Parts: sequence; C-alpha cells; structure tokens
Amino acid sequence: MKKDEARILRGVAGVYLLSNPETKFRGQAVARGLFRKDGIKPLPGDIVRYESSEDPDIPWVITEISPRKNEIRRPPMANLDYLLLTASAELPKVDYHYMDRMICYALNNQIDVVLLLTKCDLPEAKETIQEFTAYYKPSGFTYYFVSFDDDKIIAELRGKIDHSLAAFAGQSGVGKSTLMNRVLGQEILETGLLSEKAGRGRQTTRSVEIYSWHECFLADTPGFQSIEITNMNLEGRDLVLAYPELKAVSHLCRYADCRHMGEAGCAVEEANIHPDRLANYRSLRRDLDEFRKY
Ligand SMILES: Nc1nc2c(ncn2[C@@H]2O[C@H](COP(=O)(O)OP(=O)(O)OP(=O)(O)O)[C@@H](O)[C@H]2O)c(=O)[nH]1
Ligand SMILES: [Mg+2]
Ligand SMILES: [Zn+2]
Repeated sequence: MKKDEARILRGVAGVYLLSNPETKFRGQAVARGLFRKDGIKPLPGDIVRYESSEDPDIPWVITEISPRKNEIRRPPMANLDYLLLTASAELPKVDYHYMDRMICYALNNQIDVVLLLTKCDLPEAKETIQEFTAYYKPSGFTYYFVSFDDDKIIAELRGKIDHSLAAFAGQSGVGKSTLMNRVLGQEILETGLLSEKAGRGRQTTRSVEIYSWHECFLADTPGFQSIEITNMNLEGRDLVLAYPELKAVSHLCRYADCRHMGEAGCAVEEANIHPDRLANYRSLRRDLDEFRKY
C-alpha cells in the first residue's frame, strides 16, 4: 500500500472506515457519487485514495479505488490474499469435502490457502492430526497445527500473512474467533476495536469487518461457511487447482481432457492419491459437470 492510500476496513450505510497501519492513518470516509454512476461500490478490502471532505463528522472522501486483485460476493470483499481455512482436531470433526470445496473456491479466485487445525492440545487430537496429515500433505498446501499452549504457531501465522489481507472460514465451533483474537493480540482488543463491535452485539454482526495487527489485516467473515461447488461459477476442469497432487500427474493421462473419473489410461488411478481425497474430487467433479450440462 502506498503512503497516500488506505484500506477499507468496513462499510456501514455508506460510511467507510479507512486504515493504513504504515502511516498510522485511520479515519471515516464517504464515497463520491461518481462510483455509483460507474456501478462500482467500495468494498471492505479495497485499497483507496482519499482526500479531505471538509465535513468534521466524516472527514474524508474516497476519490479513487485501486484495481482489484479479486472480488468475492459472499461475503462481499475485495483483494483477499489468504483464506485461513480452519478445522478442529476434536469437535466438530473435519469435513474434508467442505475443506476441498473452499480450497477450490479460494484458488480459483487468486486467494492463497492456509489450513489450520485447532485444538491439537486435546488428547483426542492425535488421531485427527495423523488423518489430516495423510490427507493434505501430498497437496503441498501450507498447514499449521494450533494448540492453546503453543504461541510459536501464532507468530508463524502472523509472519505468513504479514502485509496481506486474510479471512477465516470454517465450520462453527472450530475456533476461528479464538484464533483471530490470538493473532490480533491483547493490545488490539484493548484499543477498543472488538469492544466497539461488542457494543453493537457480537453475535448479530453479519457484515464484513476487517481488523489489523501491525501490517496484516484479518477479516471476520461470518458468511463464509457454506458455498456450494455449483455456486462458484467454475468449469469442471477448474477443480484440479484444489488438487495439486492430482494435477501433477495429469499430463500422463492418455487423453488431454481426461476428467480423472475412471477413464481408460487415467494416470491418477496409478498415482497413489489418498482414496478419500480422490473420492471428494470425483464427487465435486460430478456435481460440477452435471450442473454445467443444464
Ligand atoms: N482446547 C482448545 N480449545 C479451543 C482451541 N481453539 C478454540 N477452542 C475452543 O473451541 C470453542 C469454539 O471456539 P470459537 O473461537 O468460538 O469458534 P468459532 O469457529 O469462532 O465458532 P463460530 O463463531 O460459531 O463460527 C471455544 O470453546 C474455544 O475455547 C484450541 O486450540 N484448543
Ligand atoms: Mg466465531
Ligand atoms: Zn486422468
């Protein structure tokens, strides 16, 4: 982000909260009518230019929105760099079909994924850690095992998402809020950001809200839980992005357009792909191809 730019942290009723941690700028802004004319609405995550509005209540006005790296609709947000896809090693159980689906969504929108497995401090976690590792290690995705008694992982995660915008996704109860608070740290909680939110009713907040820790931005995105594969505007072949270990052998398939669904000469059959991973790929591929037919 340049010195004269800021990021939109949230927008409520046409008033946007802007922030640039590098210049320590923070302020409320309105958008110029010209965006509405062009059909562009500023979104949380947008990098914008701003100038003085000469209105003491809302001192800034957004004058320009930088070109977006990506734009997602549910939750409405722009320029997401990382999806922090969270699952738990205890309860709720890991839903691998859901995880793979979300990875597919992220990667097809130029959003990198980081997988997080929480509750690894609990005695029952060991088995899930093994299962999770067997399932995801061959993919090469970055993953972290999170425990209450280990702050090193939190520091690593902060390092990973430094200077980026990241958002949590995961089933209810996996520990997203807990993790987010740990990444943001006590100082931030006490500067009133979260209490501001608490004042408006913690459970009822349904709009995107971005927080910052030093130079990373983190979003609380309640709407991320459930996107169906057929709602992602994808073609069947886009699915392999979520399966790098499958993609890696696909050039060996007899047919260039092989769907890896059991066709003759499919290299995936021989490639020792985790059977559950392959089953989830095939289930999602079937859904996508069926959907595309109509
Ligand atoms: N032992 C242990 N418990 C954890 C860990 N992370 C979260 N929890 C617990 O799991 C429960 C759910 O955590 P939350 O952070 O509220 O989960 P969430 O994903 O935000 O849930 P929703 O807001 O409903 O989507 C809480 O009781 C946490 O204390 C962990 O690493 N270890
Ligand atoms: Mg939560
Ligand atoms: Zn194949």
